[in-house]
Amino acid sequence: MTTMQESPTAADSGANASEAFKAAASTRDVADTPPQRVAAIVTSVLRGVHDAIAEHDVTYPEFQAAKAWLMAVGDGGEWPLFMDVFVEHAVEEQVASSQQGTKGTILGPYYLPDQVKLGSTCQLPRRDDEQGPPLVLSGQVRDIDGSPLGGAEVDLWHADSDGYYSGFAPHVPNGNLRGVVVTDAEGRFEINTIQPAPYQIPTDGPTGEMIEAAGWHPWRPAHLHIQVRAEGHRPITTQLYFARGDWLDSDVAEATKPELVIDPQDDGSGVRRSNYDFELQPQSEA
Ligand code: MBD
Ligand code: FE
Repeated sequence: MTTMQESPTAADSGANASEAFKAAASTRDVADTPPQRVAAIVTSVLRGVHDAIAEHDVTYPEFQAAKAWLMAVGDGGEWPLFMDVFVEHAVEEQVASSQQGTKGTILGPYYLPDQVKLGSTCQLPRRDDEQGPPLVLSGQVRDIDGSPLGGAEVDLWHADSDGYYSGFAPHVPNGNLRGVVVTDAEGRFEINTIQPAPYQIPTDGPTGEMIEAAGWHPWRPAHLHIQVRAEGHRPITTQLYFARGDWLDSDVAEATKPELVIDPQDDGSGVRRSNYDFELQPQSEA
């Protein structure tokens, strides 16, 4: 290393995302898919591949390049990144069709469980010199019938003002800009943090190479990741985006929704404030 500060690379973040995924057993709960269904799904996926080969008259060099690329995605630990950027939104759309309440969107590869628990009015853990515009997100967690949900958990994680996530970039301290906020008796919360920057898929890894080779851009708009959980209720996994932000209309992960755009207003002291309420569906109605 010739630089003083370790700069994050695709290999750093990819390996970490693979480890985090393997550690999160719950995201891989045995799917219990019967053989007929496995065969049907795999047949459809392979048919899509075969159709693409025929449609585009794919050559042997292209086929071998595809194999090398697939191996590089695995070696670089980028399967969680690739799957969540290019595939998860389609799964989320299917699952969302049965969920009432606040709109959900994709989880993404950078969730980490068991972060510090914080009171209803709090500041997310941050560095002393954390950059970025001060942001306050307040709101209320309610049942879809309108009753407040006290003691609900608002699990929040987001990138820093350079677009890096703690736990996935070596120069950011563990737990930075992550926390589980517990709502007060009226279901309310008020969280102090900073506004994150847009996220760029690492350009030095295979996912970034593919994007570049296709002539696409590697950006997600700035966003806050939020999972809201309350006893007896179906949890909601979502993200909030910022009005007029870069890439809002061309998210590489196709995970924006108009209902999830906030427009924080400066309160006169340089702090941007926004209110967002979450409504959860009772588990029994799932
Ligand atoms: C992200 O920050 C993210 O939210 C998703 C879904 C994919 C890659 C990076
Ligand atoms: Fe993200």
